[in-house]
Amino acid sequence: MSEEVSTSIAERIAAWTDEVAKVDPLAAEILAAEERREQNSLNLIASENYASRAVRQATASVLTNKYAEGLPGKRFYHGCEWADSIEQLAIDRAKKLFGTDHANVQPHAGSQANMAVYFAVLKPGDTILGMNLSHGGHLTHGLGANFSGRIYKSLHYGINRTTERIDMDQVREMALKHRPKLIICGASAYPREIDFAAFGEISRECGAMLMADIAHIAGLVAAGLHNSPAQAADFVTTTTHKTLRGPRSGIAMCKAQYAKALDSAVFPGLQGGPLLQQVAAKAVALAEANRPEFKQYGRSIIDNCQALAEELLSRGYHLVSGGTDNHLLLIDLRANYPDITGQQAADWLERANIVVNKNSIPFDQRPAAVTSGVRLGTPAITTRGLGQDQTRQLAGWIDEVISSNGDESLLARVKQQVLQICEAFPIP
Ligand code: DSN
Repeated sequence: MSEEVSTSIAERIAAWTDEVAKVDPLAAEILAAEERREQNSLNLIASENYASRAVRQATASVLTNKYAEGLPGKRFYHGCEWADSIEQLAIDRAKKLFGTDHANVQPHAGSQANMAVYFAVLKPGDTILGMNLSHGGHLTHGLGANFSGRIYKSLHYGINRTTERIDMDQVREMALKHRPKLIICGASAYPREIDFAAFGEISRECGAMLMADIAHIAGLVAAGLHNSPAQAADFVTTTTHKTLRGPRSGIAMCKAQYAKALDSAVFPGLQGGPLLQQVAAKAVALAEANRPEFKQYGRSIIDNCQALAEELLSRGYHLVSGGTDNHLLLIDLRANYPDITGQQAADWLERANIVVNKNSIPFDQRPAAVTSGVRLGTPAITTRGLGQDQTRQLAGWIDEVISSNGDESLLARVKQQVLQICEAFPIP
């Protein structure tokens, strides 16, 4: 994907990488190539977004130079005056935005945030109950190959085969039968609203703690467009780079009684010095997410996703659960293209400069490296400014690419149309 970009974008890329270019032309060229790739493709990866220039500037700040093990006011290094200020700013903003008692903004990523919760309140061998990865859960929710499935006894609930929505009866039955110490809700490939209050009731009934991993939907929760887990859950974890549109990082939050255990699990339990440049960028992103225009952004993400769903449904595709309430949808290719794999569809789309990811769909017979599904999300294209008309057009191209069985001349034609949209809607 080495197409040219407009002069103004080329100048912007050169300005952004000028110091790198002086020191390391090879690295600078790779950075520039990635920026051209992002500029020249439509990104439908549901877990990605384009951080604002303000967020990116913070990640490139002098805070990358500073060690600050500990917490604001209680550091193991001197010279932490401004480290304290920026971290406290991020903490206060996270608590306010998500309505939690306590926030730790040091986790390097969502996995570390989840790990910190487990380390705070679980012992090896304790039972956890989370959503099956192949039904939309996450690696850290107890997958056998992940630390969470290796250290803890992990059990999984899934979706109902008919409704393709989370089977809350199964959650309750399993919770009462196995009495897990921690129930985990939240997903990475689930297109419907999650009922956090219902999870809270089940947790209380069986005497478990509840962790809500809102990594995917954090921006929608912040915008008031998805119900909040702040009351129901003992712990709320998130990444900051998906719908929240911040830097690549994580946050772990909890009720007051777990604050000390959570902080100690992050440091010294799991991490050394926080990445303060990321902490600063989280503070900036949290401020952005608290603005009225962010609510409109969240609304547009959902509107675009629903337009994408409607258009694909009208073209005969089966979407898991029949549609979407949020920022993502899952095409189940088995319904009308049983011979096409998720891997093939994603490869063809990439050749037309439409970037998606293959995804297992519930009860998939194919392995995770192949899959029978494709996950599509609208956070990134919405940041670019695409509206429902362009999104419907995009659905048409996706259908053409898949139904052509990857016909090369068609891919080339669609790519030219995608490039035109990309030029009209540059990345920030
Ligand atoms: N890997 C992320 C995703 O793509 O959903 C979840 O952490």
